[in-house]
Amino acid sequence: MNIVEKVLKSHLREGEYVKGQEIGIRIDQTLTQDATGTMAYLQFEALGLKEIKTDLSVSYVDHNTVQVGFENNDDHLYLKTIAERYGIVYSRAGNGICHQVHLERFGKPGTTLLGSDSHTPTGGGVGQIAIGAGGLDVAVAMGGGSFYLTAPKVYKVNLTGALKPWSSAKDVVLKMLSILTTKGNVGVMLEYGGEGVKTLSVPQRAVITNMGAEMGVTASIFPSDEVTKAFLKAQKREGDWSELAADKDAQYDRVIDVDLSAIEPLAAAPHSPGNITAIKDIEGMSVDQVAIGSCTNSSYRDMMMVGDILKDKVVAENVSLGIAPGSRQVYEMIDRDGALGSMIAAGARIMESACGFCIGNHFSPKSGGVSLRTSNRNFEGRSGTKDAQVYLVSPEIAAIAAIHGKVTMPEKAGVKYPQVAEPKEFLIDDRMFIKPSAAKIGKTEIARGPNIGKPPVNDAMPKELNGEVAIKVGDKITTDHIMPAGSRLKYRSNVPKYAEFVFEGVDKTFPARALENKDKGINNIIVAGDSYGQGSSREHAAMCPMYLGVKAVIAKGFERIHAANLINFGILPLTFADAADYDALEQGDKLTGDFAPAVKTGKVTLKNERTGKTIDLLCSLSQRQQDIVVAGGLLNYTVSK
Ligand code: MIC
Ligand code: SF4
Repeated sequence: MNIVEKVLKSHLREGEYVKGQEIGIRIDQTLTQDATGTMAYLQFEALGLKEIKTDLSVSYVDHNTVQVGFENNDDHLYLKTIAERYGIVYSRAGNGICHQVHLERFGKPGTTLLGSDSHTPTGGGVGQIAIGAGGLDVAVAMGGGSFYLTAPKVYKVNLTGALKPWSSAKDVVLKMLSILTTKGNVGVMLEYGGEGVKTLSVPQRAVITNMGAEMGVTASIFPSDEVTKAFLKAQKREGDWSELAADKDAQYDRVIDVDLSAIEPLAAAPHSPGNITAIKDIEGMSVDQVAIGSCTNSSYRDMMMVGDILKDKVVAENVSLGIAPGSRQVYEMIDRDGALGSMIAAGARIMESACGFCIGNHFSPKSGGVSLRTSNRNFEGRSGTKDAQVYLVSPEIAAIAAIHGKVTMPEKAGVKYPQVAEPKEFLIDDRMFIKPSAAKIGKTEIARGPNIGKPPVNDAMPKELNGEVAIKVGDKITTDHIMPAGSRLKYRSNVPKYAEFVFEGVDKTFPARALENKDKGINNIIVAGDSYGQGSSREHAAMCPMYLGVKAVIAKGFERIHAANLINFGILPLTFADAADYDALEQGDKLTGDFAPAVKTGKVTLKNERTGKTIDLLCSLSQRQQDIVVAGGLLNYTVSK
């Protein structure tokens, strides 16, 4: 067996492990963050259980920490009391970014982790099958329910050689993105192997598994070996280690060879993480802003590299440099070891250990500005500035550009390659976690400020379905397009309000039009191109359209997490039998012919009233998914069970 099979088969609960078929697995650990967490826990409450049934569930506060207005703080208090009441570990604001902290303190080889955040696969760096999902799926898993996925195809990434100075883990994953691109990898897991693996530390491995999310793969995993053992030992968690390796004769669906020694510094150019270019090809480009941090590149190693490069230098006059260390552990250690002082002295703007700039919460670039970032997504407008040009690069390249004011090849930068060793002992201080206490489980009063709404309730699917194309969008529409984050994030617990911003950057008139249709009893349909719903796991990208009366999305293709979220909220994901039919549809088209039976039959033909032509649509759902859609979503379905 390969590693993926070993972990999945040891957690198999339902279904037969046949590639492409739906299986249900047991989830050992869950994580949530505050932006998806409030809704996840409101849904968990609606399940009516006494306490969680996982080995470990952690609730992190790291996304909405800007706290302009009362909303975020109300959410945090709600999350804290929920954690006490149901036996969940609460990671307070200030403790760091969920994926970095989870890797440090909880990730355990050979286990399964489900998180309400698309970068949960970071845990693959320590040998977990770690999967991102919508909050409702996580709520069900916390309640002991299985998580469903298709038994994946497994691609082996065979690493050979070792990275040269100035090439980093970020460049490895950007290389992978140049090979696999950001679409077409639904139902795939990546397993890293080969001689090159042992040259990469756990935090470097985690950079690589983190950005598997950008390829759309379900998870990425590294073996658990001596390097993993040393990392866990340095985190005083040696007892959590176990070996995880592929059998000699393990089979794979595809093998991708990557020679680490041939990897050059790379960047993802605007506006997609799959738009890969070599640093040497953008050399000399003037830079307005540099942002270092995010769950991808904010480890001790990354921050020490940056501190070393900035030592005794000053940030170029044309640049504003922001740095956000990934966790309190990292923060304290770079303070102790001097890097923080070098950053401050260089004029860096030291930020909170949180998602911050990555999600467009603050630090937006100037109009049309060039921003070099070490994060994982550069979708148009995500930074908070629609016409900003965001490039994703390694921390080394980012720091060098910050002092030179332009993209500079490291060899010409006048800096020595920093030698940063992995610590033999990390600084362990778990006091910012509030651990469950038996005295409080089942007792703590839940704090519900005015920002805490209720999960929207959907009706069972109507017996007959037809509708109107309320909007037509193109290829690679991300969840950031559908449901913007940034300054709108504070409405995450208030669905009617948040729904006012659906497709804000694409067509501001959509919510009003959709609501008008809904009031007239007309079902709304979204028509989309390829890879609809790329990016985050935010279920609001399904929940808010549901609130606006969207009953179906017809697309050329869907991304995994978003397709699951649509089903979870009773919205039908339909695909074109012939992709060319996409061109024949326009906003306002009325599609007649009842498409409700498609749920069961897998296909339906609709008539476009405007053109008189018919289009064939496909709908491939498992029996369980059919039942969920018919029930009007996963919450109704689970409660009824
Ligand atoms: C993101 O990076 O887009 C987020 C914000 O972390 C999301 C979750 C969310 O929208 O709350 C994700 O990646 O799932
Ligand atoms: Fe936070 Fe950015 Fe990571 Fe999402 S990608 S979890 S916003 S740091």
